[in-house]
Amino acid sequence: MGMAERPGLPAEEAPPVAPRPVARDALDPLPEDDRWQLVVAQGAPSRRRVEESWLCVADGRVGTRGSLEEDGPGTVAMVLVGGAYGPDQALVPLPSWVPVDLDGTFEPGRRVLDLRDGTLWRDVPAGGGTAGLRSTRFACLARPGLGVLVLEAAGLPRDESRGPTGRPTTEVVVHPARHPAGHPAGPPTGVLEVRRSEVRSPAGAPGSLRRMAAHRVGDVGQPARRQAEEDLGRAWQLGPRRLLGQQRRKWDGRWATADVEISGDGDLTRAVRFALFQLICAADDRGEAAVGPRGLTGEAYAGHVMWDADVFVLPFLAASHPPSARAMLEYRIRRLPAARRAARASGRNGARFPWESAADGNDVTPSTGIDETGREVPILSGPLEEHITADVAWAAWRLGAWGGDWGFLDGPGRALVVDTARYWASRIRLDARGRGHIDAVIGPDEYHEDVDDNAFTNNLAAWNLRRAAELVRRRPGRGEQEEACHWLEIAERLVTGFDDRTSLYEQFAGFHRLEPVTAASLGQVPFAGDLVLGRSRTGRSQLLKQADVLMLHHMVPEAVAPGSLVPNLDHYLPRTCHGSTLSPSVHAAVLARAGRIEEARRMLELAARIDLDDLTATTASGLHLANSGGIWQALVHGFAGLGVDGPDDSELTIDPRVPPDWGELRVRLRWHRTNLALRCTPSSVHVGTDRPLPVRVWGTRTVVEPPGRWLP
Ligand code: IFM
Repeated sequence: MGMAERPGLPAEEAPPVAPRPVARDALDPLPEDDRWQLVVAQGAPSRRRVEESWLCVADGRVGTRGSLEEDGPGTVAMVLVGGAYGPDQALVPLPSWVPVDLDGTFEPGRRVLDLRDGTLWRDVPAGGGTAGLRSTRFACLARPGLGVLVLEAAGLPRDESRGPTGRPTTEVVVHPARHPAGHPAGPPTGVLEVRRSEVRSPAGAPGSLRRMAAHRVGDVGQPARRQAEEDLGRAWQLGPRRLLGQQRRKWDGRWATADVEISGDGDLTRAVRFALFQLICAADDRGEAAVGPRGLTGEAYAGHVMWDADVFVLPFLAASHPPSARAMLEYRIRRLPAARRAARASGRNGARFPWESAADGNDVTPSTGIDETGREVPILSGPLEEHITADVAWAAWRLGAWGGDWGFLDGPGRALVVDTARYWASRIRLDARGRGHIDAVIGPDEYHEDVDDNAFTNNLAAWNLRRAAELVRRRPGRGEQEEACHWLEIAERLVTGFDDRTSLYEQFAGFHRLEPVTAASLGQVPFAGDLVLGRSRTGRSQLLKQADVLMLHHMVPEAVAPGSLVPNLDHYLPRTCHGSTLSPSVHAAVLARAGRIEEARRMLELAARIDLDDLTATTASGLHLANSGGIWQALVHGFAGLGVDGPDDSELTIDPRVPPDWGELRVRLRWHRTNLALRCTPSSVHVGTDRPLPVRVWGTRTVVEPPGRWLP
C-alpha cells in the first residue's frame, strides 16, 4: 500500500521488556504500548467476572474467559465455543482448560491483554508472603480452536505431577452433546477437547508448565478424535514460541485492514482497538459463524444470534475480513428452511427470521422475563420484533455491495433478500384506500410494544422489497419479474410515517400523541427509562430506549427523505435515555454525519466506556459486541464519513468530520477488493490505496492512483 507503518512488530524484532530467566518455553512480549494494551493491575475479587470478560482470548471459534490460573474468590473459569448450543438451545458454558492446581497463594498481579497479537500476560512478583508467577496464554488465530498456556511458578507441579515429570499427559474430554441443527437423528455431536500438559521442575528454579488444548465442535466420533489428537500433536511439536510467531503474523494481517487510530487521543484509540479486537475474536471465517450478543466472551442471552450480529457486527467484518462476514451469513443461509417454515406457520410467504436464533433456526426468544418489581412479565419480542427479517436482508446486501461481490448476492445470498421480500409482500395489509400497513410490531425501541406502522420496520421492509426487485432485475428467475413489479408497487404503498410539513417520521402510528417526556427531565443519560418511569408509563410516554427512527437514518441513509436527518435528530435524541448499549454509538454516527461533532464525540466516548467502565453492570456476563460494532460504524460512517452511492453502490463517498484536537483519524479497511488507508483531518484526507480508486471526497469526484494522495 506504500502507506503508514504496519501495526505490531514481527516477533523477531520485538525486544523483551525485561530479561527473563529460565524456562524453555518463556515467551517475549511485544514492547509496551498503551495504545495497544489493556492493563489490569491487582484486579479485585468483586470485579473478577468483569475482568474475565475483558481478558477473554478468542480465535473466532473458542473463547477462553480471562480467569486467573488458580482457583480463587469470584473466579468462574469458563470456555465458550461458537454455535455449541445445548438441547435447550442455550450456548453451553464449558469448563476451562486453563486452571492449574498450584501450591501457595498468589496475588492477581499485573495482567496485560495485548491487542496486537491477542496474548494475555500475567506477572506476579514474589514477596509479602505470596509466591511469584508468570504466565502467557493465547487463542491461536492461525489454528482456531487451539489454546496455548505457558506458566512459571514456584508452586509447580501439583496436579500435573501425576505423569512422570518431563513427559506430557494427554486427556480427551467430550463435552455435552448439542442438538444437531435440523438432524435430531444425526451423528453424535458435541465439543471435543484434547488437552496436553507438561511440567518441568528443574532443581533450584521455578517449575514451568506448557499446556495446549484443542477444541473441535460437531462430530465427536473416533475419526474426529484422531484428527484432533494429530492436530494437537503437530502444534505441540512446533511449541509455544513458533506458535506465537504464527499468531503475530496472523494478527498483523488482520489489523492491516481493520485498524482505527485517533492520533491525538491515546485512551480513545485503545478503547476503540479493544472494541475492534472483540469483533475480530468473535467470528470464525470458515463454515458458519453463530455470533451471539456477547460473542465468545460471555453467555448472556444464552448466546442467541440476534440483530446485534447482522446489523452491528457484520459491517466491520465485511470491511476488514469478508470471509468472517460470509460465515455469519452462512449461518443465516443454513437456517432459511426454518425461516420459511416460520413464515408458512403464520400464513405468510417467503422467509421470516426469528428474533433470537440458536442451532435449529427456530425462534428461541424467551416468552417471559422478570420486571423491575420482581414480577413475571411477557416478552413480546419473539412474536413482534419482526424487523429482524429485513435486518438479515440488509446484512446480506451489505456484504455483497460493500465487497462489490455480486456473485454472492446473485448466488448464495440471493434468497436472504428475495425470500424476506416475499415475506413482507405477504405481511403488508392494504387498507380500503390501498395504503399498506404493518400492524402489531415492536421496533428497535423496545419500550413500545405492539405498535402499528413502526417507521423503522415499514421503511426497512420497503427497502427490502426494492432491493429484492433490483436482484430480480439483474437476473430474473422464472415468473419473478411480475412478482418484482408487485414488490415495487407494495413498497410504494407502504406508509412511511413521514410528514413533509415537519420533516419528521412518526416513530409509529400515534407516537406523537403520547406523554411528551424528555430524558433530561428524568436523569442523566444513560439510564434504564423503564426502571425510572415504570414499564407501563414508559409505554405511554415518548421516552425511547434506543435509536429507532434514527436507526433508519443510520442504516439506509439513501432511503430516507433528503434533509430529514437533522429534524429527526432534534426531535428524537432528547427523548432517548440510551437504556440499551446499542444506542450511544448509533447516535454518535448520526450526530457526526449531521456535523454536530462535539455531541458526536461525547456519545462515542460514552460508547467506548460501556464495557471498560462496566456502565450497565452487565459486563460480567460478556462484552457488548453490538456496541463494539457500533463504535466502528460511528468512526467510519460518522467521523470518517464513508458511504456508498451510485449504480450498484459502486461509488465510495468520503466526507470526514474530524474534531480538531483528534489530529488524524486513521482508518484501514477493504472496499470492493481494494485495501484502503485513510488519514482524515478536519480539512483534508489522504486516501491510500493499492488499486486505482474512483471516490467522491466532500462532493468532488476523482480517481486516486496507488499509493494514494491528499485531497482536496
Ligand atoms: O438486540 C438487543 C436489543 O436491541 C436491545 N436489548 C438487548 C438486545 C441484545 O443486545
